Amino acid sequence: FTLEGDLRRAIGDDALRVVYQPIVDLHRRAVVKAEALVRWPHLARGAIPPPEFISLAEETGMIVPLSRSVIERVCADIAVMEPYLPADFRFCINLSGVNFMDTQLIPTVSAVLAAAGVPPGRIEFELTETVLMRDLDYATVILGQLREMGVRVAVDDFGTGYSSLAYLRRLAVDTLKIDRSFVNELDDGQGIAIVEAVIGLAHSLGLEVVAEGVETPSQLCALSARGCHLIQGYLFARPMPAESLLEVLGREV
Ligand code: G
Ligand code: G
Ligand code: MN
Ligand code: NA
Repeated sequence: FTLEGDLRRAIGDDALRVVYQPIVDLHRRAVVKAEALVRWPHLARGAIPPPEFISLAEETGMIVPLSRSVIERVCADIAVMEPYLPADFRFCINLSGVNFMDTQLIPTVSAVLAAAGVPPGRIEFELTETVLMRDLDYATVILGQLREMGVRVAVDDFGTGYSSLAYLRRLAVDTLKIDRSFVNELDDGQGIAIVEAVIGLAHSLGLEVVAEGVETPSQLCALSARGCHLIQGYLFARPMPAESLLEVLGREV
């Protein structure tokens, strides 16, 4: 048995799981979004780290059915949670560069959402800065089509690539996610300049800004003092199953 074969079967058997990490709005003192993160409980090897099987899936092309399966799972979970969701609550789903280049991405997303009866406004796709900046003309077209459908787009791992203000302005994105490496460096003062720059950029373009990987109260204070009030990280919550997400939704944070 190869890992590749096992993954192919896991996708086919719908054996991948999705957990959700809450994103908290400090102003509203509530969970306002959740990031969907795929998990693979492997029978013989235990849990395989996502970066490991995601890279394998990207190299083999299996990322296309894998992402479809994740989107379907998230849509099924949303359909169950819908009666309890605040009107503007969103689910964030990671997409790879391979997904972004897939000519079937738009029709697939459209069909999966429609089949599950999920309003496109519930979904925000996360694409890394590097993937979006690789071919600006192409990105402009695809982001336009996603926006037309009504789904949102976040730039993941922001700050690790080389976007300029001019590039970002051309792209129809809604959210910047500050990479957790910069949040990590806030404690020793190193990350401050970059974090301030990203927050300033987001505000000047009218975009939401989310800080990832927030683990300590001092990181939280540094972010909130600089105008970043959307927080994701172990300080508030780890990724959790859908049933647990439902429990934290109504809770004040
Ligand atoms: O918690 P975490 O270990 O889940 O995630 C590790 C990496 O795997 C992150 O870079 C994350 O973006 C990526 N990842 C998690 N879930 C998915 C998914 O459904 N699709 C893709 N393409 N990447 C994912
Ligand atoms: O690349 P992406 O931003 O999608 O990755 C999200 C990853 O970050 C997931 O692996 C998730 O489990 C992880 N993560 C979320 N919050 C924290 C945190 O507070 N600390 C650390 N170390 N990782 C986190
Ligand atoms: Mn992400
Ligand atoms: Na990230």
